[in-house]
Amino acid sequence: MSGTAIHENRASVNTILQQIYQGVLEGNRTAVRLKVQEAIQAGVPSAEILSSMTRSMERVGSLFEEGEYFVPEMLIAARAMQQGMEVLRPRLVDRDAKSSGSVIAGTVKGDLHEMGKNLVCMMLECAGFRVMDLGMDVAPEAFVQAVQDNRPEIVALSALLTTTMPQMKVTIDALREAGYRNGVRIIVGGAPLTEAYAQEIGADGYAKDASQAVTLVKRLLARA
Ligand code: B1M
Repeated sequence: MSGTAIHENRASVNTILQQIYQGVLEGNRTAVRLKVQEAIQAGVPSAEILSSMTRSMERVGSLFEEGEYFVPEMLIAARAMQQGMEVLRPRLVDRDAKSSGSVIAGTVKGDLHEMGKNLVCMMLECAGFRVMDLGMDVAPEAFVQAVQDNRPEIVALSALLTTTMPQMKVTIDALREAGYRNGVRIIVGGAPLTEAYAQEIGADGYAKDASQAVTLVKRLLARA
């Protein structure tokens, strides 16, 4: 490809990525779906596509803080990103990959934020883990029940609100009280969390983002 062609190609890729960013920002599900498909066809790496969607969600958060956006706008933006992630999913998940272990994941009780957790589930599946996604607003008893029924190696807890972070400790304690704590590795993540908090509540590890969650799970299982 000539220098000019490469330049033009990059310019058109940037336009598509900008349209994805804008589509999420405006909560335009159809546009996001179409543009993600277009990006895939143009050979744009999945990481770049994901990054335009997550950057857009960060902007949504800022607009919310500034009083420009309200809860409904945040919700429709999240739904638009979900559409994009669904289009991307088959590209990320290798269905033939040998299972490297099983994970039960969920967003803790009282918390309705699911995109980060969905991303973590998707990346773990992509890395060959069997993932059972319990969804959002998951009560500690539901985690206990799922662990009892499925005996996973890993439990992955997500929280996006400072007010729901304590539910992680409640969930860990519930697993301990039910006698399952020693049989699983518990990882935690979500924007307000820190490594120090993870240690304080007795988790086995903290991951800043979905790709670090995969690295962390692999490390914990290698040590098991
Ligand atoms: Co809410 N919300 N929201 N919201 N929301 C935030 C989180 C907020 C930061 C916005 C802001 O003020 N800037 C703020 C929280 C403040 C705080 O507590 N520190 C906030 C608030 C205040 C609220 C409400 C209280 C608003 C209200 O009602 N007044 C309310 C609470 C409802 C509830 O949960 N009970 C609320 C509601 C909602 C919606 C339901 C409307 C919607 C969620 C819809 C859905 O998920 N289906 C929503 C949204 C969309 C957001 C923002 C804009 C975007 C979140 C998101 O999806 N990001 C968010 C602002 C922001 O994040 N900047 C905001 C994209 C996603 C890919 O990133 O989830 O951070 P994230 O995941 C990252 C990492 O955190 C990490 O990996 C991912 C990247 O790879 N990660 C893990 C996450 N989980 C992990 C688990 C791991 C490892 C890594 O291992 C297990």
